Amino acid sequence: MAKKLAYVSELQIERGKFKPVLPDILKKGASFVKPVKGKATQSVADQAELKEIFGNTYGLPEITFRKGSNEIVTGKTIKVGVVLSGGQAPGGHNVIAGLFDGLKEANERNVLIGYLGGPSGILENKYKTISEKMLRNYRNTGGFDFIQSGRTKIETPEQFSLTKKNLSDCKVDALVIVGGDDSNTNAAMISEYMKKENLDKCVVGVPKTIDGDLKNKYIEASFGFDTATKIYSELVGNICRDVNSARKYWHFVRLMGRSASHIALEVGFKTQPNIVLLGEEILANKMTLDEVVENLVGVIVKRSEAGKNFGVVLVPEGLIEFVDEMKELISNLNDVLVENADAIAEFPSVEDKKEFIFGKLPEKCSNLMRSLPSGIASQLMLDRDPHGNVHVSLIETEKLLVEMVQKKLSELKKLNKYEGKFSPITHFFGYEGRCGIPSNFDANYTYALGYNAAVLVLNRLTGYLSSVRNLVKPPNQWECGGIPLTMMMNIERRHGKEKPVIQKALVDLNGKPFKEFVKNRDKWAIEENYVFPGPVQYFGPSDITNMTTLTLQYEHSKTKS
Ligand code: FBP
Repeated sequence: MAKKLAYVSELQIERGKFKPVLPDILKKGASFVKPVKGKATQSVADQAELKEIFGNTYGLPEITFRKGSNEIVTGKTIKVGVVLSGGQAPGGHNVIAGLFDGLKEANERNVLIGYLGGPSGILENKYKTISEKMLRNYRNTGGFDFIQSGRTKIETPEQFSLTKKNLSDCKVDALVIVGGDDSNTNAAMISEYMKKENLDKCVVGVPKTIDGDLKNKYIEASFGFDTATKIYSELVGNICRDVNSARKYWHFVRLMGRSASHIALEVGFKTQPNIVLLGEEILANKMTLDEVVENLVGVIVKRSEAGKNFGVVLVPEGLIEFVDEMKELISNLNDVLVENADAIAEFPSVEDKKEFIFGKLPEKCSNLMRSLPSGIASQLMLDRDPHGNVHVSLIETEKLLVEMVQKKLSELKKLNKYEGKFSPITHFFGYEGRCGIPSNFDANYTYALGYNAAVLVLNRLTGYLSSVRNLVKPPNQWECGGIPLTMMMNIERRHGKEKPVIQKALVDLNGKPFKEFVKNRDKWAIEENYVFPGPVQYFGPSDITNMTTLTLQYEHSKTKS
């Protein structure tokens, strides 16, 4: 008889048995952890403005957890709300599991509720009360489907007051917001609002994003980056092997990562393709799109002269926003779209909208828009997300580059400067990596971040980001505490206005990972140094299963940068 199809996969059942390793400091629970306050902190820039906006929460001290008895956390029962915000990242369910276990360990009567569908769940008061039975099948799984996610931003006075009302009505003492830079900016705003209103409700953030751009000295990595880059590396490695076998195609692979190129760099390290474009370098060198294409063509021609009409190029999703003239165009477009939103909505066809928008742009930008392939121009005009970001995941930069490369190569052909054959294939790897089963690193890290967030809220610490560091060491040696959210902030232009936001961490061109890349890239361009990392490994030798990202390893290496 055919085996009955199980709802849960065999791998998921096995992964359900995985017990995340907690840092030693958290192992006995919150009542054995003493928060130690460090010095008052400062924001990364725009100190005076931010001090004024965050009158109650600016300059908080760093918090480090040390061993010591702390009975206060067990005395009172608390109710905590958790919300998953923004794009999915592997390990979100383990943040909830760690938070749940941390709260229950302190006091069995503590309650955790999960707001449904992201921050809108708070505004609509939609939540579920989490029990061990409900959570059981979600431990060590990918995705955010246990309580779902969303990108609603809580920003208007009405939304803040509704948040206050809903939290108060439900007697929620603390909110844990699991999100990226934008969502944690929102956490900082809510924390400040609660303080201003004299409400004892603490708000704590957890650093999430596959993009890897929410990091600094104290937040060494955002969760999900490890697993997502392992998944993309498997796929890119397979393409490298295919290319090396058939030797007839050029593959242009766009990789997710809205702004920063951390994902492209990490996948580059793991697979060693022929070309890895990095937005940050293009920005620093003030390169135009034409110059980017010239460089690509240079390598394609060189390889062709060596009889190699094949190769692999990695394109970071956010590249377009780093190219000099495109940056200017997008910034002008953002303003035109905000200032003329109603008028634009009135036009029936995309073509009419385009003509109207072109007319409002400075001449230089309007000419550039007209010179772009029509599809790309339309993609650039799409609505911004609630945080004012361009939907770069919907802009097919890899196709734009291919089109421009083709044009240049045919010009060279006419001049008898190129005799090769260019057969391009394009890919976009983005959503494929965001909900994978978390690697051991991410499963441990997210569980620790959640447990650590429980310790922060049990100590009534508000306005902090859960911080677990020393990540290149085994999990039991990880260090824990909290980093003030305002410490990471500066003022940036969003939706046509100056706003306080957490500064994104871009690839540091003076950092060790970038320098390591520069040492190797010329060799990768001409030779076939491809590496085939294969799938994420959950069982087997610990060198493979517990491997951290190469980015982290280079960042922590002892060599001078
Ligand atoms: P977060 O910053 O919220 O983690 O999301 C990052 C990301 O995955 C980007 O890499 C990508 O550009 C974007 O989300 C896609 O957004 P959406 O899920 O709304 O399509």
